Amino acid sequence: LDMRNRGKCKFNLLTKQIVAWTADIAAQNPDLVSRSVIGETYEGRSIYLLKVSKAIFIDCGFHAREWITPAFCQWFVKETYGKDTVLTTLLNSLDFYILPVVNIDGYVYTWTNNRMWRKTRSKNAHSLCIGTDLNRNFNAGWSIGASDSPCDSTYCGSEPESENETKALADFIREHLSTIKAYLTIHSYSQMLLFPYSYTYSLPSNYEELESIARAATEQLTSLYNTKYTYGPGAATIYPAAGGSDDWAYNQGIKYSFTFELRDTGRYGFVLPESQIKPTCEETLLAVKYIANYVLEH
Ligand code: ING
Ligand code: ZN
Repeated sequence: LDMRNRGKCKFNLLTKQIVAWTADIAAQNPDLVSRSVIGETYEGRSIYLLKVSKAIFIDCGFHAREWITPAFCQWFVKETYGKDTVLTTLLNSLDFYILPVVNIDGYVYTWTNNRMWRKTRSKNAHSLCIGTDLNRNFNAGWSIGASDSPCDSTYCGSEPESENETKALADFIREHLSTIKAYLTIHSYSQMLLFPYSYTYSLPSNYEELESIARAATEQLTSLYNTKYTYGPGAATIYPAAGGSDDWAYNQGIKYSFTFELRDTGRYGFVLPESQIKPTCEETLLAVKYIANYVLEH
């Protein structure tokens, strides 16, 4: 730096002060900034590296028959990276974790046996009925408002995280809690953007913020093809249900936690015509982009 500019700019610090600053900023933002030493200079100074991390986690295919949702996760990764400049900027500044199909066994089963299957394909003790509802299997207000009968399509499982798929997802999120700032889980159908809580009518602490994000995100979505969305806390907006992944993620400390219910409102339901796949992905992307950008700036 030019010596004449010394002291004119708050970033114009001596290396000693910069070292102290890296320590401070990492200590003040333990979730976001981590500091490590990658080596030493010839004159014996430590070379500090800062890693700034903010990540967004998106999953699709929780429920086997909600076929539009794995399509969206694939669209998000394959059709948009590098083609969309706003998204490329987001992808360069945020980490995205994309889980294209959570309920893989169930999804296979909808292709081979029963198009309307929802649950996993695991065996249940003392029952001939198969499967657990993954979105009732998380440890969130557990078993209130979900079914404890293995034959029901909303069976909550024998205990929270009884399913391999729940456990795998929950373990991953727990291990990456310091960086994951937003959790988005994609379902269908209903055309809704939901946020906590679903297991209780109580409102989350940042309710107003979530409400305004949901309003703006759905406005973006609607702007493309005029698809109408409603939004709000799950319990009041769709129905009360315990054990959902968005409530669980929120209670882990992920303050931006949303469930999308993609097209349509029931005319075709889970069997959304092929002609609607592309427009659904395009419009949903606008809402996801809005949320990602919000998270980047907050
Ligand atoms: N809807 C979700 C379900 O699992 C939901 C709604 C969201 C419930 C969040 C609980 C928590 O029933 C669909 N279509 O699966
Ligand atoms: Zn679902």
